[in-house]
Amino acid sequence: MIRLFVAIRPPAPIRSQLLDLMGGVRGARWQSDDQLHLTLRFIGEVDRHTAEDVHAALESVRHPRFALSLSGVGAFDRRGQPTALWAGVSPHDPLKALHKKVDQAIARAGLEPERRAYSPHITLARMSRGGGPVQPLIESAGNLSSPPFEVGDFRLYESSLGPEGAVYNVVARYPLG
Ligand code: 3AM
Repeated sequence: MIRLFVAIRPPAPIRSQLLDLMGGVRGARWQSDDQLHLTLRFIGEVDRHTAEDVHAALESVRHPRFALSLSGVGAFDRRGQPTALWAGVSPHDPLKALHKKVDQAIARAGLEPERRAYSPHITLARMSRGGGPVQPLIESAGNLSSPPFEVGDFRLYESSLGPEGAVYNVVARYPLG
């Protein structure tokens, strides 16, 4: 079985802007440069045969290139505790449209369609229980922005657990435009 997800890889200058934000939050496990991505669709554990069907379906996705910018920083919470810190992106419309095509392609490969609402974000850190506070970072970086960057492809990633956390390897790239 392999654990898969579909994501956009931000370009190096954007990743370096994100890496510069990292630090100074107790209990934050910051993402490494290699780990930075914008998830389009989490797939989960599938067998090799299904993974090939997913790949074939993703190859048939047609979508124009589009531009994104970084936009703000926020946190996901569970029961009042921060679980992750993330950077936002804008605009959401082209991402939502691409997410929908990716989701439909994955459904054609026989997987269940996504039930959760799609909420575009780039995870910066996962939070240990009892970590934080996160508010100072959110306030200082809350107006994060960047020049627009072009999204020219999206990628199928395999996620595996390494000694230092999740390791993400690109399985395939799908050009846009
Ligand atoms: O884009 P991020 O880093 O927020 O949290 C996991 C990560 O999201 C998410 O998929 C991305 C690549 O691992 N993920 C992991 N398990 C998940 C699940 N069961 C999940 N997303 C939805 N459902």
